[in-house]
Amino acid sequence: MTVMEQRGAYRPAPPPAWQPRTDPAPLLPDAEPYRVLGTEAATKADPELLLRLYAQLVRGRRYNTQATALTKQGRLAVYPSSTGQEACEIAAALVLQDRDWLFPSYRDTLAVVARGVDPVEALTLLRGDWHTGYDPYAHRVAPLSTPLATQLPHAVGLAHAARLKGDDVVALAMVGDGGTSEGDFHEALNFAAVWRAPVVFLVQNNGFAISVPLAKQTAAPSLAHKAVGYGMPGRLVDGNDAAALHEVLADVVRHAREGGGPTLVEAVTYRMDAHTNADDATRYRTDADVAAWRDHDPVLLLERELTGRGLLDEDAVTAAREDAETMAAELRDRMNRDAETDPMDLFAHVYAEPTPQLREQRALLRAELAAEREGGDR
Ligand SMILES: Cc1ncc(C[n+]2csc(CCOP(=O)(O)OP(=O)(O)O)c2C)c(N)n1
Ligand SMILES: [Mg+2]
Repeated sequence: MTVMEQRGAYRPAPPPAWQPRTDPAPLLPDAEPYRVLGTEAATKADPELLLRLYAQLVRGRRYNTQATALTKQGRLAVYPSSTGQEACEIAAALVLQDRDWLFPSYRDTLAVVARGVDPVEALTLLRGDWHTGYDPYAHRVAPLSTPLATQLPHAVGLAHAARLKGDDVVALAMVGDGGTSEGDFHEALNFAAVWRAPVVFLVQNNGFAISVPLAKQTAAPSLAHKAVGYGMPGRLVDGNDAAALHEVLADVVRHAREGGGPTLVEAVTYRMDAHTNADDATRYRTDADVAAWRDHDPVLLLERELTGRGLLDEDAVTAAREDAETMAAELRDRMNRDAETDPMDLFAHVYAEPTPQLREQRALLRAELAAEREGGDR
């Protein structure tokens, strides 16, 4: 018998008892980003919550402009502004309980401040003064993570450990569209889904990873679709709609808390400013690209909704802006004071047992500082 004849005779049976391990249909994201503001759903939203979100958005916007100004005055080394993304930042902080944990990336200072961290301490790392600057345990906020996506496995580990210990804790981890291409993103999502860990992954898709547009980042239908491959639900939300974000994030946090496992939320937003003060965005995008998003500004969307419903008048807008101005003035004043740093701290917390080289360098620096002090006395 020839090989072809053998093949013809071979009638393989299907794999024994194959079936999908979970039904993928309920995991799929909506076809369009979920919206509340300007829709029928907005009439059902709690006015008090909308006003609270508005006040925080106005403060957040002002914090961004103030921090950016501080980089120009040489008071802050670098600032990755979240202008245009304030709704994601504020909603992420407001949906968490005190006992929960937030795992931010470098872009998420606003979420950190909205969670209660001191506004100046939140900038310590970006000022280059010290490591994290705030006590992560005080408000249950992990350090701002500069290496992309490394905060994600940390969040999963913490959430999984909390569940093993019987602690009622949810971890919310924030990451950018570019961060979804990292191995840590894959590993975190896979572990979270297999363990059904109480984690929420909030992907802020702001269109760019520095100069790399989303089209060059991924061929996935959406970033929310990535969730399905790991066996967790993906939700797609308008990332400039504070009410929609609050509703969806509160829902998936509740789901995680009740033992339902992790969710990936993709918030579709836009980075209005350059990547940081060290980036020139005109090299890779036009003013027209940015202008298209101005009418979909998160502060404007909420302001329109509240004004339209008679929940916000001119006096209330002025009051919110004045409050933000006071916060900015205080931030400016405090950031204009020189930080008290000890150069010897360079060697602290590097190794439990310093290496001989570090000991030698430490001795050299100590001697140099002592000589400088003596010189100064003369
Ligand atoms: C592991 C790692 N690789 C590269 C970088 C350099 N880097 C800093 S920000 C950035 C772009 C990230 O884009 P995205 O995740 O979309 O976040 P966004 O800045 O837009 O908020 C890159 C590549 C880094 N910080 N960490
Ligand atoms: Mg991005």
